[in-house]
Amino acid sequence: MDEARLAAATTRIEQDGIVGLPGAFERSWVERLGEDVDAAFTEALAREGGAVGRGPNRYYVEIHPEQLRGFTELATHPWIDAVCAAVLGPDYQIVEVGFDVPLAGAVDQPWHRDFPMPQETKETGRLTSLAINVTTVDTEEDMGPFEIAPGTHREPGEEFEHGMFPPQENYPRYRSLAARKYPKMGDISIRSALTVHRGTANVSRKSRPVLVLGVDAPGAGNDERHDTAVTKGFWETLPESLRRHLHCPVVDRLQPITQKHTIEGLVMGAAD
Ligand SMILES: O=C(O)CCC(=O)C(=O)O
Repeated sequence: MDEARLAAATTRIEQDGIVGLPGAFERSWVERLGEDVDAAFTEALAREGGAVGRGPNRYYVEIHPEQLRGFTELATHPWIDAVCAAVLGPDYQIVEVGFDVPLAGAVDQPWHRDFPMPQETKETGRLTSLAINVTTVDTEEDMGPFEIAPGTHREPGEEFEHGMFPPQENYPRYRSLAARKYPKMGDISIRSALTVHRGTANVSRKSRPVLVLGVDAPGAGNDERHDTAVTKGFWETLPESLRRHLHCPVVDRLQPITQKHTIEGLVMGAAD
């Protein structure tokens, strides 16, 4: 990848905590992704612990990579690979595949980050994980766009509840910084999940599913929150360039994932 383009992307992550790439995939590829996400969502809703609530009418589901027919294209996308390697180091690890589904009627989430700031980031400023987002639909104003407060990945968050939920007195500042995102099918973004963000109220009749790929620097520890696994047959189809970033168990048969990473503070929606 062109060095100047890569430097521009990593600078955006260092400064804002998020960078986007419009038109990374064809719409037809995203349509297939949407079908796979819908199928996984239906399956997860039908079993205990398959989908975790992230607020009223809002769910998160973790899945196995091979539940997505386009997993290999996604995980080997040159822009994603180059940005992850530049920020997290060449041995970055893909530790999470999942998706958020804000349904019609989802309410504003409280401003939050997805986990407390790691000690290493506090001490050195180094980011040790990234989240890649891929919308499966064109985002419209009434669908409760994702909102993010650029630069807030640098806040230590000592006063945040559970290290994740800033006090309400910070909200006016986040609102003044806030950027609402309107990605279309094919657009992708990479962000630090420490950047304070929230899903907003979905007042439309449509859902707004968004895929999440979680990537760690070696030793960052987010793999402990996730249960990603692959079958031997799927593993054999993966290029070596991707296998080196997947340290998950290779199994005979996949077990449906029971969600571990419940974010208690999101369950009620915002008290704002
Ligand atoms: O609405 C979104 O796109 C993301 C929601 C979110 O941040 C979360 O559930 O943690």
